[in-house]
Amino acid sequence: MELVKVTTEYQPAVALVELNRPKELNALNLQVMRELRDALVKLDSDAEVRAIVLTGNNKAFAAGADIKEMANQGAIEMLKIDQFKTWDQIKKIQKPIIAAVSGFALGGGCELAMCCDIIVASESAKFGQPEIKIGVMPGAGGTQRLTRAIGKSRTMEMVLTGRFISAEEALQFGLVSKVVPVECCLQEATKIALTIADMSPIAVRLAKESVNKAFETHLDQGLHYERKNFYLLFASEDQKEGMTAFIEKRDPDFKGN
Ligand code: DAK
Repeated sequence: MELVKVTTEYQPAVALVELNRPKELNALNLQVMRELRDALVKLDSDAEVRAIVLTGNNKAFAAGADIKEMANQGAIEMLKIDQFKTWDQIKKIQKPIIAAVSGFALGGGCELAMCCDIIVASESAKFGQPEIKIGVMPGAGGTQRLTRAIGKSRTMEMVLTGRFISAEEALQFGLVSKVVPVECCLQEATKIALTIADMSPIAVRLAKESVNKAFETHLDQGLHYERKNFYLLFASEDQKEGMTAFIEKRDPDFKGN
């Protein structure tokens, strides 16, 4: 059975990727992560696709890595499987990914949402890094990305106590960009994706890359990187088209060149 479903027929410019392991609350076992990586890598090289929406179901975005699969693993087995390679490949996707999160986004599920570029949460969403309750700690970026997203004290509380936060708290903390009713979550994420899909794909790619640099570098290096990408965009036809369209008071027709 496919554990990750990909749909592109409704809005060709926006691909929908759904985690599809509902009985296990979309626990991220090796198969899910591989299918997800393969789906995202394929969409990343599909010129028709300009943005990706990643979602789960109403009960769970993903309740974490599969505890049953990990429980009896030794350190060396874990090292040999080297799942981080898969996560790193997901993090390298160049197209924007919008997470539509309802229900549980816990452990690796919260970390996966944070690997996305924008998180839209429904009122039912619950975020948490509860690994401490099962004798471990976040392993796929939780201690780093959550700290950068919501600050040290809140992260420490979540990571050290395992407490879940509600969608409203996640909004107040700046983890998510908006909270909407459950039935509107996917629609809202798709709306954002469609807006992005209308922009110059090359500008979107460089802008995403530049924002991500803010998490990886000191301010000076980040600003330097941003400036280089900014100059580079003046070599694109889309820049000429975008600015000319503004002056001519018409909509731009971006070609991605
Ligand atoms: N793993 C495996 N099965 C899970 C699961 C999980 N994380 N979460 C839920 N399930 C399964 C349950 O076992 C149950 O299965 P059956 O008993 O029916 O067979 C089914 O999903 C429904 O769950 P519940 O019956 O528990 O449902 P409730 O509504 O009562 O509770 C819950 C929902 C989300 C509060 C509860 O299921 C729960 O606490 N789940 C575990 C949450 C958790 O601790 N998550 C963190 C896991 S550790 C790495 C990358 C990432 C990670 C590690 C390494 N590398 C790259 C190496 C990440 C680690 C983690 O995420």
